[in-house]
Formats: sequence, C-alpha cells, structure tokens
Amino acid sequence: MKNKLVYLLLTLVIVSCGNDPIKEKKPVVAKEKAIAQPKIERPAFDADSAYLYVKQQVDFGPRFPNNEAHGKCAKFLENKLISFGLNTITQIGEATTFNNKKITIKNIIGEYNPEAKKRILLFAHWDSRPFADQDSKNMTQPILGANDGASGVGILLEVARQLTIEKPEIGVDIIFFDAEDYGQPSGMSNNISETYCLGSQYWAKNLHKKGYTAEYGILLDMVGNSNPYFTQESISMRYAPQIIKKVWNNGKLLGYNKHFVNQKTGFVGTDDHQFVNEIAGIPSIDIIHYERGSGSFHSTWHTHNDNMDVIDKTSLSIVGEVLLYTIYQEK
Ligand code: AHN
Ligand code: ZN
Repeated sequence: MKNKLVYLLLTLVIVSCGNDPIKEKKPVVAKEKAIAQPKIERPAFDADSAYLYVKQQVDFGPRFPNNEAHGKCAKFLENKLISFGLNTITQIGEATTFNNKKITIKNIIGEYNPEAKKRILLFAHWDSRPFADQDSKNMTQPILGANDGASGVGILLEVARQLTIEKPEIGVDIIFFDAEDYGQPSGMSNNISETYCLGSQYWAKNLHKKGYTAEYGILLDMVGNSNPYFTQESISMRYAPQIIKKVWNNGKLLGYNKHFVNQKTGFVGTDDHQFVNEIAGIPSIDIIHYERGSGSFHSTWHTHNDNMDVIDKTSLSIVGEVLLYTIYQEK
C-alpha cells in the first residue's frame, strides 16, 4: 500500500515535469539576456502621465505673473509636488519687467531626499509668454506655451512622481522658475538677456536655503516638439561641458543618438541656466531643441501655434528616460 502511494506520487511528479511550464519559459529568459540593456536600475518613464501634466497646465490658459491662470497653475504645481511626497517650498519675490511692470514671482521648489548631501538640480520655467511677438497676428495677446514652458515642467512632474516610487540614493531638487519669458522682444535695446529669466535671477540671488548648492543642474526648455534635435548649447558648453558629455552619452546609450547630437550651437539667447551658472555657481546645462540646419528655435516659438498640437509623447519620453537614467546612475 505504502509502495503504491510512493509510486503514484512519483508518477505525478514525473508527469507534471513532462509539461512543466517552467521549462518552456527558459528560452525566453535566455533571449532577454541576449538583448544588451543598460545596467542602471531605474523606473520606467510614463509619457502618458507627462503628457497629461503638460495638458493640465495648458488648460489653465496663458500663465504669466499677476494673471488668474498663473495663480491657479501655481497651486496645481505645488499640490502635485506635495502629493508626490516632496518637501515643497514656494519662494515668493518681487521683480520689475522691461516695460516697468511690478510683478510677483513664484518659484516652486520640490525637494526629494532633503537630507542627502549629494544633490542634483532639475529645472524648467513654468510661466508662459504674455505676448506673441514672433507671430504675424494678435502679437499683443498671450500664448499658451505648451512647448515653451509646460513641456519641461510636465516631464519634471513625471520624474518627481517616479522618484517617490523607486527611491534613488541621491537628493534631487526640482525648481519650476517663474517669469522666464517676460523678456523684452528682440530688436529693442541691448542687455536683453537680463529682462528674461526674472525668476531664476531672483532665486540665484536669494537661494531658498542658505548655502544651497548641487553637484550640477539640468534645465529643460522647449523639449516637447516631435523629432527633437538637442545640440550642445553654448552657455552649457562654457560652464558644464562634462555634464553635457554625461547626459548626451546617456542619450546615445538609450538609442537616441539622432536626438542628442554632437553638434555645438552658437549663442542663441539666454536661459535660466545662465543665472544658475553665473550667480549660483552650479554647473548647469540646457536641453533645448534647435531646428536642424537653421539652428533657430521651433517654428511655433513665441507664437499662438505653441499649443498642445506641438506636443509629441515620444519626445517627452526620450527626455524623461534620459533624465531618469542620469538620476539613477548617480550614487
Ligand atoms: C532669448 O530670446 C533672449 N532667449 C530665449 C530664451 C527662451 C525664451 N527660452 C524660452 N523662451
Ligand atoms: Zn520663450
């Protein structure tokens, strides 16, 4: 009787081994191993989520200092960062625009892992331009700034969400700078640069924490249009060539060599990273799209066509993946 039972059990074991599903899985595992994958463990970037964050900003309408949509969008951004568990600070300041308007600036800051000594800084501007000086009509009307403003912020919100899901070791600070795009239209006078980037200039002169610094900074500006072309921008190359090298190399590792190209761009204009470099002393780069050949900004730049039609999820994904790779590579 006992023998029979052992025999029965053995048969069961053998039979069940015969069509063992584990065996069938083996070649699949081997195949996966054969595909060369970058080794850095990191979360996946969700482009649908980033796209939604871009759209939610644009849905408020044009967002420039002192207008109602600006106030609502500030609340939205703060609440998002808080919901992701980041230590959230809104720095409020006063500034004067090129046309002598007094404006209230809100720089919105999210700290991930505030105690960590090693930190990197990610930033983008969240305001949109109050006029459409590159358009041929309605030039005095404000623009939606889906690409010029909301795209970089949308990507960084998705990065912020991922940080709290799969926690990296280092500290990360995310800053949404205000009033980048209240600058004087070109052709009016010299010293135009300082009329832009009022939020980052304010922050760099009045750091949100005494002695704040980061190992390096990465700015995203106009990163949402299709088939992006990120050249090596001149201010970035002057102050942080090693960071350009690191990030562009990561872009290539991930298969985006057509988008992160080894081509230098001559000075095209200022941007927030100029002041983070020159005043705050944090070596910082700008990931910004330039048109192939012409080296100018996207055709919708500072026009009413800078709306959600410009935004391509694939581009959000390319930039988001490169950022996540760069963050999780740091130890
Ligand atoms: C100038 O036009 C001087 N700088 C371009 C910086 C910018 C504006 N980035 C987005 N909008
Ligand atoms: Zn702009």
